[in-house]
Amino acid sequence: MASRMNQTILKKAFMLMAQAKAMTDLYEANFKFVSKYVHATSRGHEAIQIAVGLQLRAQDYLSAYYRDDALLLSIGMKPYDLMLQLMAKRDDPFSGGRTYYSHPSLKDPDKPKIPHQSSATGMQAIPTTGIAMGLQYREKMNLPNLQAERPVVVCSLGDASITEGEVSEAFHMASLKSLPILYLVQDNDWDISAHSSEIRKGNAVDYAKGFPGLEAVSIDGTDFKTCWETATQIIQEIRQNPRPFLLHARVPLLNHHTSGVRKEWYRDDLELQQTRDPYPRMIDLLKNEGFSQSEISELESEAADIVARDFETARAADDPIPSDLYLHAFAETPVLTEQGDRSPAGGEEKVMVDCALFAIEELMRKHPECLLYGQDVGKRLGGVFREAATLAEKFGDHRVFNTPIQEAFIVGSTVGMSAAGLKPIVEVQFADYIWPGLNQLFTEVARSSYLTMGKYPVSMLLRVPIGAYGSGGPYHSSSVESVVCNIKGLKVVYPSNGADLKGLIKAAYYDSNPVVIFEHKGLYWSKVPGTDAAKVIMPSEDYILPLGKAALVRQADERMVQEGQAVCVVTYGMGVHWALNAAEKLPGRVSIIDLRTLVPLDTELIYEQVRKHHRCLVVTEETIENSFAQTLAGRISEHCFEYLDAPVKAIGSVNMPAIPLNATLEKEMILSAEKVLVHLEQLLNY
Ligand SMILES: Cc1ncc(C[n+]2csc(CCOP(=O)(O)OP(=O)(O)O)c2C)c(N)n1
Repeated sequence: MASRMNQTILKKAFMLMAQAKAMTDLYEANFKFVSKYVHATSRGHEAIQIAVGLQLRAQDYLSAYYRDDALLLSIGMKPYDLMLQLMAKRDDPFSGGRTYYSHPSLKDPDKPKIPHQSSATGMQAIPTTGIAMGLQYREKMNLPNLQAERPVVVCSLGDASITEGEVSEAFHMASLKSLPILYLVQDNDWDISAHSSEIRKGNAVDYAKGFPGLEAVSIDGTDFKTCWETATQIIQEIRQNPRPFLLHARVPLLNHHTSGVRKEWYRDDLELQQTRDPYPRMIDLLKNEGFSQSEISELESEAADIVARDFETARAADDPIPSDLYLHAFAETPVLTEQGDRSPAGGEEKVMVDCALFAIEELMRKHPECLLYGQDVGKRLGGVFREAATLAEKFGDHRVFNTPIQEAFIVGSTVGMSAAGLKPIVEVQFADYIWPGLNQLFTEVARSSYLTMGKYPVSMLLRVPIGAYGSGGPYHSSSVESVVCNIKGLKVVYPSNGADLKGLIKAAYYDSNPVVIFEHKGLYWSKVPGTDAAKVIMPSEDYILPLGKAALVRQADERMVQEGQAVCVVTYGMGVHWALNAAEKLPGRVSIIDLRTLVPLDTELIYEQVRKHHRCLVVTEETIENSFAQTLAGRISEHCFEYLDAPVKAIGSVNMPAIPLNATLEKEMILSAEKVLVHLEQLLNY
């Protein structure tokens, strides 16, 4: 005889399924009103979603995608909660009306935790795999794992998303590191209008075969009993013997792709898919398990009542007010003042790269939550610039490790690591290779705080060696800061000497927000002639330099300033050294501001100095057109207009697509102290 199902579970599951179905029906009935904002519903996918959702506990983590409204109900969200997001209301518990229906984020103590969910299909795979990596790290480090029972991580995905490159980076890391994660792939055979027969060779189980150790199971996702039993077994297995699984659930898509893309426009399988509706199957199951028709009808009408009542209550709820726009772009930072000894008596002079190394070593010694990963940072090499040398020996391979060449994973996994309570420091090897990680930086990292209403700021530090010197050529020299500064939600640091680098790494670590730190390769060892100023007495361990504070690193003579004979250079990174060298040739006539942090920008110091000097040159290593520097020059002109005796000029590299390898061509393209001097003289003579 077939085993009986737990009656309480069955009743609960049916109630949730009936609610999810009633929600779809109600949304359709009120289409004009609810389609003000786009939504999609789970119709057809409910059985597998509810079976998985009911397994999850408060210590677990979940990534749910836009079709997962039944999954959200099954972890304890009410129809009312979801409808607040449907209508983009102020009390939407996920995002305060900022993001679409069924784009959850949750930190309730009694429910599974959900970090920020974007709309970019498949992009949740990396952050969620990062959570699993974080939980594994916590266990290895004996950091409290919150509950007695081991947490699991569930990452829900649509079938069409899994052939995306970033998903394979996630699967690969889960397989490589045996991470405690379940990838739930809901396969309805449709992308939007592209059918599986056009866009893939095999299904998710076939795909998973490329990732040894990722155990894959395929089931009929419309049969609640099968779904329940399989989900129970896999989730228990992950808790007891942590490793990755993929559960492929075959389901029909019964509602529209989204409210904006209607099924009748392009679907030719509607009748066929209707025969696989999980809802009547669930009713059959209930009857087989002894429920009477009247009990079932009673549950259905109770569900419909709840949904109808919640809809009206949600409708009457408040909309956000304009001032809500400004909340939670960044979490508050605890580091506001410069502290500690910047230049300790008897301290040793160190090159810039070593100042960074010491900063990280000090952080790792103090904080077990701190770990470092990236390409080649592990034991054998300690980074291609030796910027992580000896750290793996000192702290172990579990805290300092090599990753595969997966920039998207390196960057995006920090979202999950941070959600798991850790403080990851990661690296891309060269700024030229930040591009594969840029999607995660923009889509997941930078928006997390804002779109979760501050629940999940991503506390991470991304180190990026940058800049041209000595024929690095087109793929080891590029400057990329303008693109990164343009991603709102990130802080961006670009120091010019070892003391600033050390103090800023410390501040970035304690900041709850994502920080990108550009470290100029030409300054690392002060090998480039004229960059000795980057080499300094190393600050003490307690030295910390807040983000957003520029420094006046050279001051013109007061008399020259008063007579209008001086100019203020605003620059950062290598530009500081060019300006310092150029200034030697114009004694007393040049002040230099080293920005140190590009976002947030110290506009107070900049405007104050430019107003005093009446002339300003902005210097960058980047190609100048459409650059951060050019924008800054515009801002300075706007804010200091009445004080200016000459136009604010921004100078940088020649506008070519790449920095050539040949030394003569490189020199022609990039600025130098000599070129800066020419511009300074022109400005002074204006
Ligand atoms: C990276 C990205 N590209 C394109 C889209 C537009 N888009 C939204 S849903 C969708 C289809 C996704 O299909 P699938 O993952 O199978 O999920 P389903 O909607 O079928 O449940 C596409 C292409 C997107 N959201 N993200």
